[in-house]
Amino acid sequence: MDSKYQSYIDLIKSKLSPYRFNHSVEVAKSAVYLAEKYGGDSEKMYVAGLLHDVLKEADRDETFYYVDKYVIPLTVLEEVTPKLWHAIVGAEFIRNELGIDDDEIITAVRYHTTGRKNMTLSEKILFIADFISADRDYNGADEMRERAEKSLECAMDMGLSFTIADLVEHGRPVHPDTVDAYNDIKLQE
Ligand code: DGI
Ligand code: FE
Ligand code: FE
Repeated sequence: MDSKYQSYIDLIKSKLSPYRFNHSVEVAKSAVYLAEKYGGDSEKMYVAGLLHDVLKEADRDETFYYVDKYVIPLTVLEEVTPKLWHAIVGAEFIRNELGIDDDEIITAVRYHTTGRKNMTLSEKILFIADFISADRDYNGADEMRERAEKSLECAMDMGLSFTIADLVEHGRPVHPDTVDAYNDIKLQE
């Protein structure tokens, strides 16, 4: 798979620090693993994993160059939360700059940071792959990996709870899509 997507690997190598380049490659591997385990499309999940953070290190100027170029609507909360930009703008970047027209890949990248209501299989796979990749060593990473073996929902529950608790603890705004994703999981239990 690597050689076919060498141009994506070269691109993320040029746009990201070595640390985040490695993270992206590891997320791609975890996304393939989860796709094989849960019946997703491994090749699409590999591409989504490689590219999910392609704009993570873009500065405000580069980010808003694409926001303007592709007329990407941002809510006030999104505008004032730089951590959310790379997912929203990254999805339009891969669609328009890389010519990726596959919605499974595009929405997985678009919602990899917040989640959303009624997440698709590929959205859940990328969301969780981002938490369990080999480079992750936060407190709870191993529990997340164990949960990902049980079910995607079990891992989503921990990931979303962890994210929301951390945001609240630091007094940061919680995106409505994150709340929707969390409530979805809770109402399914
Ligand atoms: O890009 P990564 O670091 O690999 O991971 P990510 O895309 O999941 O980004 C994680 C960051 O995004 C973390 O600092 C928390 C922040 N984040 C996630 N959901 C929300 C959020 N920030 C706000 N303000 N609101 C959210 O709902
Ligand atoms: Fe990200
Ligand atoms: Fe990531």
